[in-house]
Amino acid sequence: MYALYYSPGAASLVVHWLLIELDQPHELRLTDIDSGAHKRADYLALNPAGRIPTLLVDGQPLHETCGLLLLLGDRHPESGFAPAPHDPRRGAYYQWMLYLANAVQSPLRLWWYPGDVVGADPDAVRASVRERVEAAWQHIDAHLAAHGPYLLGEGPGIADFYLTMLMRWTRNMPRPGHDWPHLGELARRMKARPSFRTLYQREGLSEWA
Ligand SMILES: N[C@@H](CCC(=O)N[C@@H](CS)C(=O)NCC(=O)O)C(=O)O
Repeated sequence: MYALYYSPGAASLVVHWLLIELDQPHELRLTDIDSGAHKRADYLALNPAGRIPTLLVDGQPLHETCGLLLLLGDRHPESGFAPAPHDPRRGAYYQWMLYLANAVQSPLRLWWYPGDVVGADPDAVRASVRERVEAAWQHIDAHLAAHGPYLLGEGPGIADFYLTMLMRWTRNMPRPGHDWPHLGELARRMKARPSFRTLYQREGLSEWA
């Protein structure tokens, strides 16, 4: 049994989306960032960094979005969303998951929290984020052009759900991820999944529908 501590549109979104896709029973526990719920003592006891998401897996609190996605892929192999350990695509799967975490999610955090770089000029931090993330989009788009339409080729997988959430986050940046042609096509396909509509309804989202 799973319980997800989430805030609408935050990094919890992709974990929530995957739980819907996997058709796994789960409880949603709203932990609204805007109201500071993620800094309350009860939540800090589960996630000392006070970050969203936390996933309770059979009662054990776990965090780090990329790790949660990898775990869900392993726990539910019947979905076909994660190549098995000896599948030749396993290496590329790990590669893209870690690339998305390090080259996209990590810098993107600084777009909203430039103050994490103590003493730096927020505009300079954001300019650097923009440069790094656009370079990543360029890299991924070239890969999709050659090997798409999804990150591992023919069918959608966990890395594509993750990539779609990260593109969503850039929707109001000067050049959003979906502006790259192959990324845009991947986003269109992923957003057409019925689970995406369910996710939006459950999180009360409307932007980038
Ligand atoms: N490395 C963490 C980062 C999580 C993260 O930065 N979450 C954001 C929401 S998208 C958050 O908790 N923001 C509130 C805060 O840092 O105060 C992960 O991948 O789960």
